[in-house]
Amino acid sequence: MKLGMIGLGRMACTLRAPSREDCRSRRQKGQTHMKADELVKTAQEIVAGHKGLLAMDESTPTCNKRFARLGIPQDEESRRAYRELLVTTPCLGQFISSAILFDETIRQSTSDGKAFVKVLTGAGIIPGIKVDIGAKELAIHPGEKVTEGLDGLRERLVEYAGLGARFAKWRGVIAVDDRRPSRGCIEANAQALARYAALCQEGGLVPIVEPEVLMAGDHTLQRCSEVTEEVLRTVFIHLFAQGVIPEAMILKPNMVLPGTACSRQETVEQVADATVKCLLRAVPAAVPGVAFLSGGQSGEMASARLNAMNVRFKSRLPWALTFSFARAIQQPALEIWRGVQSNVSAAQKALLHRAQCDAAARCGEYDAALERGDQEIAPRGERPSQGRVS
Ligand code: 5MM
Repeated sequence: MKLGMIGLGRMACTLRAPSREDCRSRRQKGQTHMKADELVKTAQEIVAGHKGLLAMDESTPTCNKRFARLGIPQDEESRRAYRELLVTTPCLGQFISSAILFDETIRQSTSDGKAFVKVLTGAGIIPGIKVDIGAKELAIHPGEKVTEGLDGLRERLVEYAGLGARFAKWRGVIAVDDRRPSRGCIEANAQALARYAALCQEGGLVPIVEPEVLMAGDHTLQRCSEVTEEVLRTVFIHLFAQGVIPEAMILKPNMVLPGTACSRQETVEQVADATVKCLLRAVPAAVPGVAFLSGGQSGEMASARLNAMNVRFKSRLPWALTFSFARAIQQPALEIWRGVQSNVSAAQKALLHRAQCDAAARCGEYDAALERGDQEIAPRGERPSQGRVS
């Protein structure tokens, strides 16, 4: 579909001379088309080339939990200092197109007073914002959750856009066991994701739609595949019902994986095949990009699985397959930093290394030599590595 054509299907067709009302309505529709064009461009920019997303949108409780494990003080200044470390990592923009921030973080600045949003845009990284307010117990569905945050979202989006965000993110969480997920849980989360996405597009922000089927449990890869397909199909039905433009959004799904407690753990290639098969069945070709969450996988495993998908299928896929990792990209950096200023430079190197590995993986060019760090960081604009995983 041509960019300028988006939304034209909804335009009224009339043979009579246009009334003032018609003119006003056409002007408004013209603005909608302009906005749609910009949204489509932003969505394409987010998943362009060899880059991916840095998810650094941990809520305060999640960030504090991760800090507590490493003995890092759980206060605002420590969270700010850690996020400063991330956004000021030299050369990060070579591998990272966009960064997802949290409400606290989008308002913060470096110790010398430069707003994080400015630091990111200066590095060629698009700032975005997590706008859900978390997954809460779903009524009458023990063990299941629905993500909240729709109340007042239209107004919050205006504020975030004013702070420099160009896209947003909302995560729905789906737990798997013998009886779960229920249809009620899938429907509730899919509808919330679609209403959020529509509000984002109306407000000029690209929605990242994140339905996460959790890895926790002893379910098989086959079960994860069935649940993920049902969840994605339901999400896209609701997105369509709410009028969300598929060309102007990004999908952030889980990979199709066996539960962490499942006795059978499939190979990297089997995971790649199952994930791509599931996506091909459920994700419209009009969506420009699929950016995976890591969900608790190690950095190496997440890179290897993303790489295998691109090695085996890249030339045959309608959408870009990239990354939007939090733990799988940040964890080594956080463990090196541990709240100590003199560790910042080493931690930044670790972050850049994972970003480079993930950028290579999205091209199908991640390999053991790159993982070991045998290769130099390529100058800006060049491919991150040339070797292929055999
Ligand atoms: C699944 O979580 C998202 C991706 O992170 P991983 O790659 O570690 O799985 C992530 O963007 C998540 O939404 C944020 O970390 C925020 O999580 P909370 O639970 O704090 O809202």
